[in-house]
Amino acid sequence: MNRRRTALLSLTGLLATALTALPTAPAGADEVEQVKNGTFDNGTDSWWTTSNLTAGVTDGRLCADVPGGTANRWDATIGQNDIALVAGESYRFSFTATGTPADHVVRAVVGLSAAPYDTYYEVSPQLSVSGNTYSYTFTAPADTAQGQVAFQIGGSAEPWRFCTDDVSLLGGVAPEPYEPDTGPRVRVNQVAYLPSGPKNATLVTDAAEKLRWRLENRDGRVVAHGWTVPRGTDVSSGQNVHSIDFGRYKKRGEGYTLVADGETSRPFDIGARAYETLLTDAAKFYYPQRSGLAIRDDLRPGYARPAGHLGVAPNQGDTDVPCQPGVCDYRLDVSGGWYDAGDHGKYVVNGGISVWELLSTYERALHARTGDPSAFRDGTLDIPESGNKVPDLLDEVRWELEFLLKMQVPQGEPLAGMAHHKIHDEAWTGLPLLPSDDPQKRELHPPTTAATLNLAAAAAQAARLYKPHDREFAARALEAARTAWAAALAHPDVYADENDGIGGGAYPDRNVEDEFYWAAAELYLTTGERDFRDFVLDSPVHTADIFGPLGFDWARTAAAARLDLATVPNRLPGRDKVRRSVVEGADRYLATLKAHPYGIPYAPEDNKYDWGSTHQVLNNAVVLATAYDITGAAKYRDGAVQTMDYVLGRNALNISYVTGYGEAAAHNQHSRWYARQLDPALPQPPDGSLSGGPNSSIQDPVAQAKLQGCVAQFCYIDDIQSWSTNEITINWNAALTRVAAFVADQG
Ligand code: 9MR
Repeated sequence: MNRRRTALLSLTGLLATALTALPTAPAGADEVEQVKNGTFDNGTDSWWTTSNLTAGVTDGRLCADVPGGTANRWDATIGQNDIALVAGESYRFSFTATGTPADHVVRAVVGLSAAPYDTYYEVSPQLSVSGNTYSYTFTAPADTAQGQVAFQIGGSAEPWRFCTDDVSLLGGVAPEPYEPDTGPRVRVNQVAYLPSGPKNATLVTDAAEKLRWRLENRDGRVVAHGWTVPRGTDVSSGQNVHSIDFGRYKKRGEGYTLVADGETSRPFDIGARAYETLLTDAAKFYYPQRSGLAIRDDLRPGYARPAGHLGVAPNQGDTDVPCQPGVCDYRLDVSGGWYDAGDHGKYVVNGGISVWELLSTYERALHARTGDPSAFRDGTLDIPESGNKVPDLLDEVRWELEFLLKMQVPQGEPLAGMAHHKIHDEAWTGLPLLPSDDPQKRELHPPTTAATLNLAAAAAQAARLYKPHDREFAARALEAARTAWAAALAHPDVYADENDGIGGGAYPDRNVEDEFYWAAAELYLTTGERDFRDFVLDSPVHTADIFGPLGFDWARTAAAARLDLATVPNRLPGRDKVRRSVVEGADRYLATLKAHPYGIPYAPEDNKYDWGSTHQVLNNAVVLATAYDITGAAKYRDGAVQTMDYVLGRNALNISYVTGYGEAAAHNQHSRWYARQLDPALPQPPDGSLSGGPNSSIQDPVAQAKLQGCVAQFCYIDDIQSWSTNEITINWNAALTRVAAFVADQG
């Protein structure tokens, strides 16, 4: 875009309010506020708007109704002129803003209000309904007395409402350039390679020609050596890289390093034990995510906390929760379950897929050639139920299942048998905040078809897996699944509102064909009944190519059905084809992995890493692992095993995305109670917590401030406020649990 076309001066003739000089106190010794009336305590004084905006101060904020149908962002603008800027001086530009409905963009600019109308700094955050604080630092390139701060909010086809407050341009602040510390240029799995498994590394280098590498043991003795393979520019990082294959070395040991191009990698082991621990830790993630239960210090030293949301003040409790106004006139006890992530919300959609992936981890152990159900036996997870003779993983998952069942609309009410989409706070809360300290009102959100089918699928799967341990519960689960299935058939297109994102995530999904397929498949696998079988066979999803680059996720659930139909014993006609489709999907992921210099089965379209990319990488590895279970072909096993290298450090940032695993690991994930970065009295996330990882869309203000222009793998920051790149969730840890279990079985 031509800079001049963003000119602002022409707009100043449309000033709605005259400029008034108001004294503003400096914020710190050398820090001087340049914006007048940025808090709007004096109405709209000092601010102007284009005449097409209806703007005014509402609840202490400046709000504007933006008309639809303008072409350019600057066609609707709010601004302040006559701001003095000093060349070479660093400024912090900050403001809060909301947009209704969500996802509209504000182009916030600091520039010249006179010819040549230069833009000195600009950002374009996507706004949410609940709002955020945005804060950026930049250095002014020139002296001027005619600077300007402006919010350009035009260019939308639809009308929307913009509000802002606390607009500040603070001079004299220290500049804060962000350079991630990526450590040595030899990138390895910082935890462990399996003795008989693949062993690969990536070297970041300017060299075009092959280089020597050597593997050193703990004593510094060279135990293997060879040549790197130049791979050119890696798209996912923009780096020139070589790959290193040291798979011929198989001797167990600790503290190995790989040396190449004058750089020594972080240390790693060759051995299998780490994966048994990782599996346990990944599955232990869930107990301290439990809602409605005090977390015991004897079971999780350092992680004890009071029960959340049982109605003990200041909590309002999940034991007697009303609907959002106008949604229903009953109240439900929806206590229990797991908190979804770093927030205190509980969502049936994400709960369902998480339950599936954990139960499937257990179910695989029952059926796969390398499966080992004893890995999940009673006593493995240190939970309150340990000692009850039921496999601990089943006990843990039941905590969530009981919650899912409570979310079902009672008989006699409208939409009976469907499931409420979610329950969470009425408004977003800040960090840190223990679950037991959350004072917000809790509300049930409308039932949806997607939630109903998640419940049907998860409960149907549960019915077959819990039967040997608790017949009564298995029967209750199957009954609930059948009821939900019937309700979904009766209401096949009730969708979550994508703008329902205040106080909790929206989890919207307008394509539920895959959820129907998944629920029918689980009901068929559990009951063998003809109706469910026919639904599966008639579903267009059954024969569709469902193994895309982003893999499966909470919104794309077809793979859950396909993988289970392929591996859980059943008599589905054409089952060979089902199994073949999984192997074909795996072939594609394997080709992606082989072409990738960092060795991952993940190459999203346009190089756009998705929210929660680490778990998408892992879910693609699940397809590879399943292809191994089906065929016994080592290449699929090796592909799945190798994927773990990326998650544990063989990546552009040289970081392990799993807390407690590897010398440099994520540990500041976004969470209201594992908030050590904000309050040293609180713990960091427990060992075995997976971070969401690189997300090209960087939706949060911290990522937007630090990572503008990032290339895929670099769109990540281990900061607690970076909720779009660095959160923890129940579905992501389920993927980690599943792949860790597979890798542990290969040891
Ligand atoms: O994981 C979800 C991601 O796929 C979506 O794009 C995003 C926006 O809807 O929401 C993510 O889920 C968040 C949820 O809405 C609220 N709890 C935290 C989840 C992880 O960030």
